[in-house]
Amino acid sequence: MKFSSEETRTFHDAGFVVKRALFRPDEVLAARAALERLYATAQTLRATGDHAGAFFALGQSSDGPVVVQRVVWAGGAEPVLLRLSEDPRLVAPALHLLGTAHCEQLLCQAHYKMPNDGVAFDWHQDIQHRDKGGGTWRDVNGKGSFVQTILLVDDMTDENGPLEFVPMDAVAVDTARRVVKGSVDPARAVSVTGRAGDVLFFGPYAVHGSMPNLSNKPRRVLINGYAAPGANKRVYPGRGACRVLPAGVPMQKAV
Ligand SMILES: O=C(O)CCC(=O)C(=O)O
Repeated sequence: MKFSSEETRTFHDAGFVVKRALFRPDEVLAARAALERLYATAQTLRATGDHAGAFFALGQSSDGPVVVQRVVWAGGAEPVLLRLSEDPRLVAPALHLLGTAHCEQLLCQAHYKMPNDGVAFDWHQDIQHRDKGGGTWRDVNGKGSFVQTILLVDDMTDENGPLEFVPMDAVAVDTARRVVKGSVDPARAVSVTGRAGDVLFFGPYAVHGSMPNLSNKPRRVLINGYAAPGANKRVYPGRGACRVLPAGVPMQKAV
């Protein structure tokens, strides 16, 4: 699965590309079942922290179910998700966009937005999460060195808190391509809706966020993040995090 030259340009200029129906319904079903098991596990936990190879970030809930903000390195607890995240349909385009033969997988993260649970993500660029200063990140390919993919595990609709992107020409950025605080005009945001099985690809400078789920159906996604070798110097939580892909191919033998 390759990106066309137009998709590659869109990824680097506009910041995101959507590939429709990249995963089959049976594959989505397996991912959804894994996310449901993780959600059930979260309901048994008392606090944010490591559990069974993953890291559960939990929110406050006065009476209802535990609010699951995210499960970091979800594949550490659900190997089916790790297998999915090494699928060539994700990894081959990521390598193509990175321009490298290998990558370091930093993220395998489950996001939950259950009906009216209030989970939302303010406008941000993922570079804020990758580069924590002090030499933790180096843009080794000069194009961001990071590709994030979001697999829709449920249909994403206008009502259930879809991802929204702000075109790069609608924000002010500094010389390091970091968005200038307060410069986002939400009126220019574009919502990405789609069917379960669609995959969004975006770069570390894409400005995005999402509102709470106001519908009566869950909106769950699986996020995988791939970095160019040598870009990342941080340790990420989760059993097996920061593995090198493609799996089983020694770095020096890669073509
Ligand atoms: O799940 C969402 O809506 C937000 C995802 C996001 O902001 C991210 O992956 O950086």
